[in-house]
Amino acid sequence: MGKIVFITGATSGIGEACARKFAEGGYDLILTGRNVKKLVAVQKELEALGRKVKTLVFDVRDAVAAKEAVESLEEEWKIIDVLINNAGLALGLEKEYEGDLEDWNTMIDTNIKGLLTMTRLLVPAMIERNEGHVINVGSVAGDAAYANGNVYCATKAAVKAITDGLRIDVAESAVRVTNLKPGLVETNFSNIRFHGDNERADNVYKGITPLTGADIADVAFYAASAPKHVQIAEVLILATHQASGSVIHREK
Ligand code: 8X3
Repeated sequence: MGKIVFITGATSGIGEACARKFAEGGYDLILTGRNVKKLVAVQKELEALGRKVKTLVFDVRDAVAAKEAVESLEEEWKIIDVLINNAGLALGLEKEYEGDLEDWNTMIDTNIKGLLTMTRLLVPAMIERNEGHVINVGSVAGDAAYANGNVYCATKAAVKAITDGLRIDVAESAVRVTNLKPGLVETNFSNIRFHGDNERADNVYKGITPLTGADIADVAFYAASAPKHVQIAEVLILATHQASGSVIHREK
């Protein structure tokens, strides 16, 4: 068994890109997600690279299912070197007083509570082994709210606080904690945010070269590969013509 990375939301976007990057970097992988077909497709692709790949099908919002999935792992798969808390989403881009309560609950339950569930399930074994790395996928959206971002921005601000809190709480150990804060990354992020309105989603990336999932995976892999005494605490990764969550220069 090589080093093991556990990635939530590995069926698309940044999670899928991280799976590929860590597989190429020699890691064996535990990939989680809700879409069995997609999980199996990624698994097959990475097994073809000679990696061992385990898939766990569950929604991070379901703490009971998450616990059962983790407990179902054979002992050799329980020695997790890197946890990438990637599962997360934005839903809607409306004024706070017009937003959808269900969208808010889904974001809060996935981006905050799901991340906490996985952290609670997997970090104790890291502490016990005095080794491990938690990489949380935050966002530039967590640095400051942008127009109509309200609740999504709040969930990513929570990711920042939760990541900082964990880093403090594990400081006595050799466990490392990283918050990755991407800006505009072209994935299915905006299609999901706009509930399948692809035209609206495409407009998000118009007039600017956005980041790719692979760009973020490169940074995650760098953080995981840094010498043991180096803790990449936080990285803000923006497209070159993006300056903040709300300042984006677009070519006409
Ligand atoms: C994703 C980046 O700027 O679309 O978290 O909110 S942004």
